[in-house]
Amino acid sequence: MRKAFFKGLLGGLLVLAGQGHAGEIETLEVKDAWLRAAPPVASSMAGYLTITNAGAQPRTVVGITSDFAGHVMLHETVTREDGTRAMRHLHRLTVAPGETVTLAPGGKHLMFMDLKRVPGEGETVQICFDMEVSTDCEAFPVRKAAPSDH
Ligand SMILES: [Cu+2]
Repeated sequence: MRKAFFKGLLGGLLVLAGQGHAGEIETLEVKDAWLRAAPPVASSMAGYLTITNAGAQPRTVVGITSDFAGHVMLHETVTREDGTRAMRHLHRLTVAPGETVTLAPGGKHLMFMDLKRVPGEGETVQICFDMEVSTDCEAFPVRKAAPSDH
């Protein structure tokens, strides 16, 4: 009951929640979602969040969409043997029951490509996660630094 109520109001609630952002994707709890502010000429932007699976079933994110990007990828920054860094494309992200996955600078992140426009700092954008069985959207504020950095 509570869950249905929450889901029905998800969009509005998250917008109202503003800074103290916390949400829920099915049984996934989302914290510290943000998009790194980029110059107006940027061709891509990175996004971050922490996902905890509070449910009893594994949950898999198979796709991500947003209205300002033509294409969204899951990336992982890896360090090669020669010390240089590269980005690896992850096709899906499975979160086991009880597991917390952190997407943060230097590690896993969302990569928004083919930008139709570059959302500005202070703006909040909706990012939608395709979980195979359902799609749920989360509000991501655009910021210069991680929520914990201030
Ligand atoms: Cu990337």
